[in-house]
Amino acid sequence: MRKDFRKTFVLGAALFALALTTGAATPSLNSTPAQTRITVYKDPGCRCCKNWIEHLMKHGYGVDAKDTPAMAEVKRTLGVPDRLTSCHTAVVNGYLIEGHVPAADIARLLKQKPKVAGLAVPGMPMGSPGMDGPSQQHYQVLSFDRNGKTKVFASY
Ligand SMILES: [Cu+2]
Repeated sequence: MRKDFRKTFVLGAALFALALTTGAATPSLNSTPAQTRITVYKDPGCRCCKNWIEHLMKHGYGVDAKDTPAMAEVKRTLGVPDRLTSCHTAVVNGYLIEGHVPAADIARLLKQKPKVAGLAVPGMPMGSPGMDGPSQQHYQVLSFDRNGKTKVFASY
């Protein structure tokens, strides 16, 4: 009887430890097992950056938000071309995501895995995810390479 209890306890402890380690990778029970994590660098005072992060989370991404007042430096270090800059800069599976890029385009990027450095929505067009407002601007999602060469990835 005592021995059985011990066995159960040891097994329980092992399962608990396992739950802890897997829990770190899947923070929510609603998330898919292969949840994609995206690191987002943003200024702490940026509201539209927070709105974009909410948009990503709604689409199932796990977000690691990093606040920094030195966004220009982050963009330079990561290699975002000057003329493509926006507010936040994100990194997912080795790709750069600059600005208010829709989650659907990030999903397509990760699925198709093109040989590009990342995607950008330069500036902050109204109507892009996280820039919701009364007016809807037309905007393009551009893919770019390390030399800053761009291609239209999507148009809205
Ligand atoms: Cu913004």
